[in-house]
This record gives sequence, C-alpha cells and structure tokens, in this order.
Amino acid sequence: MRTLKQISGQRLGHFINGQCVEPSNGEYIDSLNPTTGKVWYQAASGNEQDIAAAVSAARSALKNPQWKCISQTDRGHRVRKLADLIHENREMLAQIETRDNGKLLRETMAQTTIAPDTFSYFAGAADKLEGSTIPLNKPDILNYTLREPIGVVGIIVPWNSPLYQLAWTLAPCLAIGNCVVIKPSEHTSASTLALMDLVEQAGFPPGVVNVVTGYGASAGEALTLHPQVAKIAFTGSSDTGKKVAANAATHLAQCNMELGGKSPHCIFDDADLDRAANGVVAGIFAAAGQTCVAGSRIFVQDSIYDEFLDKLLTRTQQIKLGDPTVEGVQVGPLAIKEQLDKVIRYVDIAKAEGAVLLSGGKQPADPALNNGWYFEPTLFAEVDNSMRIAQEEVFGPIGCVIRFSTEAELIELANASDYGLAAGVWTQSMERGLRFAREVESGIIWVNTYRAASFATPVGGFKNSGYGSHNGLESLREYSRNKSVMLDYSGKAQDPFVIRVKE
Ligand code: TXE
Repeated sequence: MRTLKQISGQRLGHFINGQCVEPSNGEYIDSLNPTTGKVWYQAASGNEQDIAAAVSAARSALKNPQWKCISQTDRGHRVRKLADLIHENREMLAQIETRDNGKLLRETMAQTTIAPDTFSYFAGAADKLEGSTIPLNKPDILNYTLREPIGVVGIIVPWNSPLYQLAWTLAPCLAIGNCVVIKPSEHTSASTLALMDLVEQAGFPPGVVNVVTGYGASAGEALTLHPQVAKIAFTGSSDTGKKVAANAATHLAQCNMELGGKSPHCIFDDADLDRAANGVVAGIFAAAGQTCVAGSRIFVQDSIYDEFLDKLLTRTQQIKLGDPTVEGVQVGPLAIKEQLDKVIRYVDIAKAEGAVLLSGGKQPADPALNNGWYFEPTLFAEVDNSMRIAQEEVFGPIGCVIRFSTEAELIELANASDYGLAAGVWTQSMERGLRFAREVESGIIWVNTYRAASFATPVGGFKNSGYGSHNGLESLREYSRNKSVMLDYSGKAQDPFVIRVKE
C-alpha cells in the first residue's frame, strides 16, 4: 500500500477497473493539510465522463464470472482478506487520514482498528443471506424468496471520518456481491485511494470497487444522476442529502441517507455529574465537534445548573488543543478552512442572539498553531432552544447550554429540532432513562454514555438527519433486493380471467 511519503507531492488518479486512471479533463484538486494549511497532494477532479467509465466498469464486473459466480463463502473469504490487509496497514492508514483531515492520530488509529472488524463482521454474513419459503393458500404453488445483490451502488463520503464511514457501506456491499463506485470528499481522498491498493491485493476482480475523486457538484452529482446506479449511500449534510435524493429519484435509485444532526445531551439532577461532564466533553469536543452525532445542545436541569456548569467549564478549559500527531493533544484542527470560517460565523450569530460566551469563541493565540485551522473549544450559556445556534448544525466545537426544569419540558425541548440523529441522557434512574429513550425522536439514544458505537448495531437518523440504517445485519437488507419465486406444480390450466383466490 502507498505510504504517506509516496502520496506527498503526488497527483493521485482515479481507481477505475483496477487501474489508476488520469482524470479525463486533466484537472486536479489541491488537498491541504489542516495543521499547516499547505497542499500535500493533488486528487483528480472527476467529471461525468469519469463517472460513466467507473459505472461501466462496475456493471461489467457484475457479470464477470470471477465475481458473479464465486460462492458466497468465497466472497466472504475475499472480504475477510481485505479486513486482514486493513489491520496489517492500520497505522499507515491512520497517519494518512490524520494528515488529510486533522483528526487525532489516536482517534484515526482507533478507527482503522475498528474498520477491519467491520469488514470481518460482514465477511461472516456473506453466506447467510437467506430467503424463505412461504406457505400459500394455493397448495400446488411453491413460493420461495431470494436475496440478491442490488447491482451498482454509489457511495458518497464526507471528510470527517472517510475510511470509518466508507467501511459501513463498502463492507456489506462486497459481502452481498454488489459492485461500487465511491466518491470521497474532495478534501480527503487519500485514505480511500490507499485502500484501493489493499482491494487489489485482496484479489477483488477489476471493476468491483471503483473510486472517482472530485467535487460534489461535478463527480458527485454525475454519480447520483447516472441511470445505471441502483442505490446511493450518502453521508453528508442535510441540504446536500436533499439534492442527492432528488437526483437519484430521476431514475428511481434508492438512497441511504446519513445526514446532519443537532443532538440533545441531557443532564438530570440525579446524574453522576463528573461522568456526565466527561460525556459532554466527548460529545461536543472530540474530533473538534465534527461528528454527525455531536451533542451540541447541552440541557442541564435547573437544580444542578451552576454546579454542573462549573465542572463542565473546568473540563473545557483544560482541553489541550494542538497538532493531532502529538501525544497528549486532545483536539486538533478543523478539517477544512470552510469549516473554520463556518464556526467563526456561528460564534458571531450566537453572540448577536444574546447567548453568553463562557469559554473559547476564538482561534488560539499560540503562534505555533497560527497556520492550522484551530479553534478553541467553545461554550455558550443562557441559550434559548429557538436560537439559530441551537437549531442549526455548526459541525464544530461549539456547545450550547440550555436550562430545563421538568422531564416533560426537557422531552419537548429535545424534540423541538428539525434533526433526529442522536441523543444522550445522564440519570441514575433506570425508569427515567427508559422513558427518555422511548420519547426522544432520535435514531441513536445513549444513556449514561455518549458516542458508543459498533459495526454490529444498526443506526440511522430521523427527520432531517436522514433515513435508512447502517451497521448491523440490517445493512444486508439495505444493500440487497428481494425476489419472490412461485412455481405451479398442479399440472392444471387455470381460469385465465380470474386471479386465483384459494383452492
Ligand atoms: O458536506 P456535503 P460538506 C455537514 C456539516 C458541514 C456541512 C458541509 O454541517 O458543515 O455538512 O460539509 C459530496 N451531489 N456534514 O460540504 O456538501 C461532497 O463532495 C453529490 C455532516 O463536506 O454534504 C462530499 O463527498 N454529491 C456530515 C459529500 O457529498 C455531493 C459529515 C459531503 O459533502 C454534492 C460532513 C452533490 N450536489 C458534513 N455536493 C455527517 N452527517 O457526518 C457535495 N457532494
């Protein structure tokens, strides 16, 4: 697999039909290192022609006997081989990812340790895609169902956790026998292209996995409009998700949407306040707040408001900001300059709305961090849930603290959002935790923890956070299709003008 050094300073082509391919328009996009703001490689700027070549390669691979006719068990072995190769190369993949999007090396190492387990989990599912036999009230008809690959799946990935988010779609797709065209974010293509070296080593036939890099408005849009793409798996913003779904609808392609969020993180007066403060820090400051499940609305019960805020403020002000490759650093830079600009804009919006800045709210003064896209962990208090800072996804290290008095008021406030991705609650009362889980309109609920995740549990959002689910055995249904077969062994001719009710 190509290394960080071998990527640095290079122009990286697409990966189509098992080959590294120059962009048809000869254009490239600078990819910048978030800790320095400097170019570290260039990625091909894909267009409609490149997407068409990749989809054609995927369609040919679907018919290639080396893919179509191998047993599901052998397909599983192939996916497990890829899992082993990712595990063997996890350190270099982590270094490439951190260089591309500024995530803590400890965090990208954790992600590249989980990624092989994701592929391994679905490798084991490859030969368990079962149909059923259905007893009909027509005794001479045998009815059974088959689960089949959907065909060509387009996978569009954002910049915040490229490999980790790619795995939860690529792994089930390969286990089922689909072929894919991946369009990584234009900001962070390196780890996906490096992964293609491992896809080749794992022995997937050419065209089973393809990567076209480039801008969303060109390569991304072309992928969503291509009539021979059967499903789009999209992870990104809600606004872009709506465009993707509209384009996919032009040729009735299905979609799986993992979109934005503005998740409530709720602290009751009977919570373990130290653990809760730690959980809140994890929810909004890990990865500099650039996670779809970020707990950005922090609801604190009146009776413990001052005590909890004091704990949270102390924890926030102790956070070590800096170079994500340096041991001991806890928060790195934002992944892209546009995100830093967006965070700065929202600090001004929050102040203008009357929120009270408790901590952060600016770029760090440390001259060593001047060139990177760093922003201090920020807390606003006295936030009203109707403010823009409480309603709109910032996708950065900005937590909004909102008071509440009763459980009923909290549920109402938590649900007063266009999003419904995740929610967290801290309470020693099991009954209250279970009531919260039942009443809050979010697809992922955490009780006395936050950001726990696994490739084995199906998760997905509600409302503007999207639809469909990823991870868990549910993914096998997401990326396969059902066929129902009915075989008549009555030996009789039936009345051609009346549907058979029952014998
Ligand atoms: O996301 P986009 P961006 C949110 C977050 C962030 C905002 C913008 O609030 O501030 O989105 O980030 C491709 N047709 N999230 O601009 O635009 C694009 O190239 C097809 C939350 O990165 O959604 C990239 O590969 N594709 C999210 C991917 O879509 C298009 C994580 C995501 O880009 C396209 C990231 C188009 N018209 C951002 N336009 C989460 N839920 O984790 C863009 N793309």
